[in-house]
Amino acid sequence: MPARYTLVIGTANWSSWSLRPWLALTQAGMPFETVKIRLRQQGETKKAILKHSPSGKVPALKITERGKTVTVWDSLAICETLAERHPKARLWPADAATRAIARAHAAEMHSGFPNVRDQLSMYFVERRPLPALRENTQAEIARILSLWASALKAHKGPFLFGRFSIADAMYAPVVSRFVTYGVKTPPGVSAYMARVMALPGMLAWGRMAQQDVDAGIA
Ligand SMILES: N[C@@H](CCC(=O)N[C@@H](CS)C(=O)NCC(=O)O)C(=O)O
Repeated sequence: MPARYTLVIGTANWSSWSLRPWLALTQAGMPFETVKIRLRQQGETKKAILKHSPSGKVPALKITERGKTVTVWDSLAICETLAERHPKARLWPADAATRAIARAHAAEMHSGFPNVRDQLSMYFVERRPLPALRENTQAEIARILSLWASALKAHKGPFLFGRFSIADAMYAPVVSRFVTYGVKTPPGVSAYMARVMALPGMLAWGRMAQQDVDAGIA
């Protein structure tokens, strides 16, 4: 009997961390159920998340097999766990040196870019004016664009490390943010961003985010 996966996510229009493992699962074609928790509800959100995830944050992945459930919290830990459990899905590049760099890209996103996260929050289905960017935010955007450009150049696309990988999943919400705020990007990078936005998983996430907006919960 295969394991059953349940991914606990937040409001799709806003929850950038939830999008990452959701996209990895979806692009790898792994069946899973989704539990969506409404974010930004004083007190209620935390209580609802804590029923599923010991960190009090989303995402969390519940893996149920042989009558036991293991809960993995944190976007990157979930992606790593999926890659380990499903080597055939090739969620990391096959070549060890390339894989090491792809991991560095993913980790840099996971632990960094606080100014981009602060000034350009994710509103997946919205288009907003670009705010006056702090110097630190501009420097982080430049770093992200240079990471993408160098990976695309080295591996000749279509994704950062050739085929879709966890590195693309980790940066997918940044792609969405740059689209939302109309951040100016060089042509090669813009083409990459268009490919990410056109992924079936991104289109499906967009439909969930639109439902949140239509329901008045985002
Ligand atoms: N490092 C965590 C960050 C998770 C995180 O901050 N999630 C936000 C939503 S995107 C959250 O759960 N916030 C709780 C709240 O709003 O109460 C990860 O990578 O999963």
